[in-house]
Amino acid sequence: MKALEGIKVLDFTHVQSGPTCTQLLAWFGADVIKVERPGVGDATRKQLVDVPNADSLYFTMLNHNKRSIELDSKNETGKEVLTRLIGECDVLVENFAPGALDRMGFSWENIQKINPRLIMASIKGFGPGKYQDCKVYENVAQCAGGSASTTGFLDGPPLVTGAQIGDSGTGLHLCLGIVTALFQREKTGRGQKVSCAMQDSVLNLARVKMRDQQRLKAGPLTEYSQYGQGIPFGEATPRAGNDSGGGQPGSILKCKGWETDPNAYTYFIIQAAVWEKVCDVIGKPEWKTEKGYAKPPERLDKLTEIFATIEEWTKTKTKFEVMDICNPLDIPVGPILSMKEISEDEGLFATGTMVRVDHPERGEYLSVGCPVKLSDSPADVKRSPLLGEHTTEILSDVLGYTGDDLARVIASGAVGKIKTAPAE
Ligand code: CAO
Repeated sequence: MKALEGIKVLDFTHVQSGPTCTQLLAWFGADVIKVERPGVGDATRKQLVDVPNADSLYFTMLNHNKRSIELDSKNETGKEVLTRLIGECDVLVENFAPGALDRMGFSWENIQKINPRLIMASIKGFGPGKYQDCKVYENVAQCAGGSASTTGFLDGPPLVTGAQIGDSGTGLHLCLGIVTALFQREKTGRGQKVSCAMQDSVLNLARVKMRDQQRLKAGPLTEYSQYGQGIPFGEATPRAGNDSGGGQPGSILKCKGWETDPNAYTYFIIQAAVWEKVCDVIGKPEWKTEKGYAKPPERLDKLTEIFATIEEWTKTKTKFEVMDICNPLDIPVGPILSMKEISEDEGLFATGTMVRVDHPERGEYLSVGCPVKLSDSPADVKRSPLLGEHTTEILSDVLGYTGDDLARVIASGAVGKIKTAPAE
């Protein structure tokens, strides 16, 4: 038995943010029914295509364990089917542009009338206010949520980050909202609306930078390396390069091979509790007692010099040797791993964090599995559905359409061309 077994999710999501959320629900055991426009489907099916005539990795890696039904929600019969799906499902998840669901005739008020137990979960770029009608993609959210202004080097432009904190980050937040609403429904019997704005989710993830914004009133941020470099602070939280965001100073340092390998680097944290061990490892035992180095506050204006000295040592070791030497001493370090190295890490495949999936159109591909491990509800990753692969079974098994009624729906054109399941 899976944790969310018996929960039906009407998945009206597309691109990345919404599908991230519904994929998690599917991995937790929900029956996720992805509604897609006939003949077109989720736009990502045909974005960044690497294998001609096959669903893209963009799509397959975000839509595991789901079923797909083609349905034109603007067609009258399509609306009838959608209404029945809303009646049958426990959760509806959508991330259309603002107002799109209302224009289809499925406002929250109407949905509540159809199924008062339904939890309707929505992702929009912005919450209520002056930008509420904007269409938003990942990097817009990273910029509006305060991540870009605080990422990058002090003397460079704002930077977006490769981690999709706007899309996947918001999907994670929404998923938490949905399971919380399901939990509350156990007591109240009522559904509710769950809303997540991408700007809000990014801001939540950039919380420590809002902490620093307020600390600026009390003086310079002494753990930022610009403090030691004598560069004055402005009015807003600055970009901090690779400085640590917490109370333990850290930085990215070159390792052996850095001249040719773009990822021969390590993150190195000079945690106060292990300062003496750091001094011994890098061959600076005198710093253990020397005034100006012995105590954490004394070191803050010398972080650039201290990290440059540590780097002279890390440059003589590979990033993995640094890890092997520092880990037993509790010195926190992290090798900068490339996606290639991660994709070849059998340890991650053993835990299910990385998976190999077979697909009828594209053969075997790699994917990231479920990052949340439930001991009583393991996630088995199954391939993403082909467009409309489950249309007939959803119409008949979930909604009870049979015989002439089923034929009528199919003939209406609302559910696309009926397909036979591919040979696996
Ligand atoms: N049948 C019929 N029509 C359908 C349909 C279906 N099954 N599924 C979608 N449509 C229609 C919608 O109703 C909408 O029509 P109207 O404009 O007439 O109302 C139309 O398709 C386009 O939907 P959209 O505006 O959501 O899609 P888009 O490609 O223009 O915009 C996006 C994409 C992501 C910018 C927008 O959906 C959005 O801002 N979503 C909220 C924020 C979000 O999730 N962004 C992250 C995306 S991941 O990077």
